[in-house]
Amino acid sequence: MLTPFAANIELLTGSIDLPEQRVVSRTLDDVNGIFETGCHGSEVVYEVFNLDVPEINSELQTCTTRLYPGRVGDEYYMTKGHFHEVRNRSEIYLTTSGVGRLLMATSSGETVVHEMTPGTMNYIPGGWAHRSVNVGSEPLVFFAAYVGDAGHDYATIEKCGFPVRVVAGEDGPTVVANPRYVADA
Ligand code: PAN
Ligand code: ZN
Repeated sequence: MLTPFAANIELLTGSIDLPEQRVVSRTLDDVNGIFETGCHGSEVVYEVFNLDVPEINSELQTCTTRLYPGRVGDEYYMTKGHFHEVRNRSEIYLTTSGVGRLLMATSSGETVVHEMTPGTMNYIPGGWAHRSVNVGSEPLVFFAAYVGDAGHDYATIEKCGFPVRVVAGEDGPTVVANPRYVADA
């Protein structure tokens, strides 16, 4: 049985005050291939601060994500995006700073895009791939909690892409179809 724990999360940055966190950092090199245009370099696009618990479905994994502002071509910085390896595992996000879009898609290509602003709680049901996009000029910061044994399947998104992209249009962030998307047959 786990011992109860508490953490203090800095809402503007996503920093967590516990030493036993696992930090994942993704650079432009790491995310090359997710944008229409290639991207290279050691600039950090986003960081995830994870408080790991046993990977079982009776526990909840929690983490914060700090997604920096920036663009590759006309696309905003975004996360790699994934399905949960155990497809029916759900997740909630709570945005604490910045402005973004949450792209969600099923394996057949049904797509839902929701806004992320401070205070927004996004519910991601099982079966929906998810990717966050920072459409603002400050870091997009959000807290996430998901079923302990969910796991992450990145390969399907790497192969199929997402049905939509978010690009900087004349009137601001615009959701457009991704012609290179293929449904996961
Ligand atoms: C989030 C994401 C995090 C980074 O914690 O893992 O925002 O995105 P990628 O995992 O797509 O690189 C989550 O959805 N966890 O399940
Ligand atoms: Zn997830």
